[in-house]
Amino acid sequence: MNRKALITGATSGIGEATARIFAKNGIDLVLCGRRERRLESLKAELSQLVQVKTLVFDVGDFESVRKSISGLEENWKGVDILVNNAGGAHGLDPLKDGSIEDWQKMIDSNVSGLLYVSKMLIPHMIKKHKGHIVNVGSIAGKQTYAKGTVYCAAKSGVEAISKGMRLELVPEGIKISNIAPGAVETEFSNVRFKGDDDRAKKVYEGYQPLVAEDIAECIFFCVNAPDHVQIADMTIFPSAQSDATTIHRSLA
Ligand code: 8X3
Repeated sequence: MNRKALITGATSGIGEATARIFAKNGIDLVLCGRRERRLESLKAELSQLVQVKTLVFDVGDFESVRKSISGLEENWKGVDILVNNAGGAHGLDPLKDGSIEDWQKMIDSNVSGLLYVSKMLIPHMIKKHKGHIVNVGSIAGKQTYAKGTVYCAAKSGVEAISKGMRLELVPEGIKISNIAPGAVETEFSNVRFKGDDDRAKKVYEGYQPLVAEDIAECIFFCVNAPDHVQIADMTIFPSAQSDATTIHRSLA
């Protein structure tokens, strides 16, 4: 029988790339996201390879998370793998200028959303005494940078939750992997800069950034490791990156 994975934020970027690599490797999928059309088109494509379900919800809204996940058939609730990928950055501003709405969105999606979805699935993993939770954090969770304080706080929160989950859930037979990417060219900067494509493009100029598939390969490596191997933490940079804010760009 195929393993089953639930992936949040599956409509684009790392979530979508992870769905594809899982499907290619025979892992059945519950694809979750807010954009129904994108979920349905990914479902149509990946259903050729594996069984696929879709759930439309906003991770930051507990009632909607609760209703959607508890509506799954019992065997689908018992997923083997949870990839907590939904999240992102909104704005790049000093604290004195930051928008409360941006802060709320970052905390809701990266921290509360991860907790809400996990809360719904952990009891099923405990029942089976088996499971793997992959939390997509960031280098921003390890290194705080100016203007990114709230995003960094949210991703530090992801890292703290990964550590807490490991303490509480390893005895229950559950593995926890924290994935910390550096610069990955996805919708990330476009969302951070509220649709300003030129500003978003500049983040990735003068070097070869990572692409979503690079991180998806790492996630697949984690979930494909033998039972006795738990990849606790993985930090992935483009070759041109040294830390969160140092990237070696060639002059054009
Ligand atoms: C994305 C990486 O360095 O822009 O999480 O915060 S960074």
